[in-house]
Amino acid sequence: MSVPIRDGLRRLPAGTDTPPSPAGVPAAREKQAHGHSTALLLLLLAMAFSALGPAAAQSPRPRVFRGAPVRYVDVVNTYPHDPDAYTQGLAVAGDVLFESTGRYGESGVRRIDLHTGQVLSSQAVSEFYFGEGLTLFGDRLIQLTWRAGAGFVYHRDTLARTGEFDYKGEGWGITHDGDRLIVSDGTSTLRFYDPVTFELQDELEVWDEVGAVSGLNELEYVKGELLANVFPSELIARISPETGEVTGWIYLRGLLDRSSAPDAEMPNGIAYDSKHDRLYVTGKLWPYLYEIQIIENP
Ligand SMILES: [Ca+2]
Repeated sequence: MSVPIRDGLRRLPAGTDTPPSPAGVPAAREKQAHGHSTALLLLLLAMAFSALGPAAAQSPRPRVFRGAPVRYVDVVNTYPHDPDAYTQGLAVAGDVLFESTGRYGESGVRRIDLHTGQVLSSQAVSEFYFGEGLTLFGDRLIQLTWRAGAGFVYHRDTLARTGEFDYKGEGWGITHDGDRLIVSDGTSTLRFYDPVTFELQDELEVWDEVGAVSGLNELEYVKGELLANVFPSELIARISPETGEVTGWIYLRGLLDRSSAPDAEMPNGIAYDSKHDRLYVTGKLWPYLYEIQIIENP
């Protein structure tokens, strides 16, 4: 079930009356886990709150992980990241990062030296668009915009814009599995598109043992599974692209020392270097980008 709202294009899952926003303005009411709460869940909820600091204390509760196994991260390397970059999309090829930034008037796409964080080149997006997800497909960078239903294509080396396409609804995160583009819109639904024609091919509901898992944001396809930042939280969902099941959670709590970065917002940016098997994460207005390793215990 879904209900139409304002523009008639965006549709929300039943049970939410306000759309979650990637702009740092969370939904007024976050769907809460129901059924029997465990002590572990409450403890983790408290931990998630404590990690957010005073700026986020007025926000609704972050989504907590439920039944699936929880994993943590170790930092392998720390690199500088532009603390003014409102990260909405992240991809990598070797030593070059590709980043999409959001906010009206500040949106764009940029190539970045992984090691120094220096912006090698950039391309602004018109002030009418709020930049969102970004993926590298062959020589093409494919960027979504939030509510405009417009996607942009750039050459990966020159950032020259080589194409545009339309899609229905909001755009949040985008990645690909080698054959299809995979797109999130902040709900629990992922959509699969043809990477050349941008025609919608399939939809997938993301769920766990409690129900739909919404707030799916920045995406990365990693060794057969989909990783998704879940907004608003410090969690990454591990999703089966075949069934939509959340098979586990990666908890990023404590990754960024927020006392040194008071303006930093949610983690939102996952990039995987398949050639070297390196996984990177950063966040909106984060001063650092981290190469991480997933570990079993904190
Ligand atoms: Ca990504």
